[in-house]
Amino acid sequence: MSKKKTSRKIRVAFRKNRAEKPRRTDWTRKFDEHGFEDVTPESEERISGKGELVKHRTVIGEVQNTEGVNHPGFEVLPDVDFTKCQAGRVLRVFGLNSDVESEDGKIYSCVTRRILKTLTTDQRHVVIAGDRVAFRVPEQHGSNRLEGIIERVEPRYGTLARSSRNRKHLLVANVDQAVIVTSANEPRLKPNFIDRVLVTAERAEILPVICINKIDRIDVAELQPLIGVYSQMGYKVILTSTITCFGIERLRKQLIGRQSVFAGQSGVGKSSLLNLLEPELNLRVGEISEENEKGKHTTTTAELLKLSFGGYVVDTPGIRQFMLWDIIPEEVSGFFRDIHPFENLCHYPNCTHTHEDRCAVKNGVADGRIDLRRYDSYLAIRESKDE
Ligand SMILES: Nc1nc2c(ncn2[C@@H]2O[C@H](COP(=O)(O)OP(=O)(O)OP(=O)(O)O)[C@@H](O)[C@H]2O)c(=O)[nH]1
Ligand SMILES: [Mg+2]
Ligand SMILES: [Zn+2]
Repeated sequence: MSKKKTSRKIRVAFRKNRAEKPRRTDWTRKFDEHGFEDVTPESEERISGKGELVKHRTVIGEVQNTEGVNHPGFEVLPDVDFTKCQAGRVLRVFGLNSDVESEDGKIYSCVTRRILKTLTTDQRHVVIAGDRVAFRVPEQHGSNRLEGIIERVEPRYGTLARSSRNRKHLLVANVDQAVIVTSANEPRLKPNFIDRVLVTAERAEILPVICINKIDRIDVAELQPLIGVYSQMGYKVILTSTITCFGIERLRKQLIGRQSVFAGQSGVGKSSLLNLLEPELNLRVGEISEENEKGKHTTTTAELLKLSFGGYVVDTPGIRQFMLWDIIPEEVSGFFRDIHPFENLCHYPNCTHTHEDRCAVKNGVADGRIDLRRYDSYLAIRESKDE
């Protein structure tokens, strides 16, 4: 068994957030942890010593350690009564409302319990697509709509973010798998793109799978060296064609039971592949999608699409989300499965494998144990250059 759950009463103070937009300051991090015997009723308002209007609530839950965690979430996981709540998955978020799918496949339009705003480490993204939640269905007043209230958001893994003006925007949570789609030709194969997404996926602890589409356009033998490099590192490579249907069943099997994201540049055939797997999706093909050459894009929210054969695909606002966010150059080599094992053998402990002598990585490249193209990708990502 994993570590024991310890629930306790947690006193949470927060400024009234109806009047003004809450800013993320230290007070959201600091809450009293000692047990209070006076459980105040919810929503009690007080004037604090500084004359600010402050609310106090006592939440019963588990304190989470979110320090240094890759996946921003909640500092407190409130206890919920599962006789009144059910488990759900957030399919999409529109403003303050979320569509939540219950375990029996019904979709509820949910609002979020306001206290969750205080408990999150990121006030902008209280609930995001892909979140697993506990929600409660209040008594219905004659309406036929299925409605609910999100009471708790489960700890996240596999979060994807997009950066915009140097701020991180969480897009989706609990992604199990990243299908990196490239095309064998038209547009030409871009191995450096694969490498960038691999680093991003490794960093987010998401399983990457490489899909090379449009293999009807080439002689597959040409791809063998490249497939060899990735297979040797333990990555699964799936070759597909939406024209001949080669590889489609293999891809389908790979999607079953997982929450996957398709990452690939425009025109490689992501929508075509998904339409073939799930004709009901009826995605537009062959059009310049929301993300065009000039980097304009209209959609900014992610959405989960349900696959009838089991599993979900994240419909994304474009590949932009896969751009590495705030990665520091020293971190990059750790996410290169082929380069990392050599690092310990470098003479200098903080070797960057760029200009140093007695560098085991460079020696590995020189004698062919590390693929030169992969090493070039490493250098480009280190310098944060697009290919
Ligand atoms: N020859 C060939 N063409 C394909 C294949 N798959 C897709 N195409 C064509 O490639 C073009 C782009 O396909 P899409 O599915 O729209 O590509 P996408 O990755 O969704 O592109 P964006 O939505 O712009 O990101 C279309 O004209 C498809 O018909 C394939 O396996 N072989
Ligand atoms: Mg598309
Ligand atoms: Zn080195």
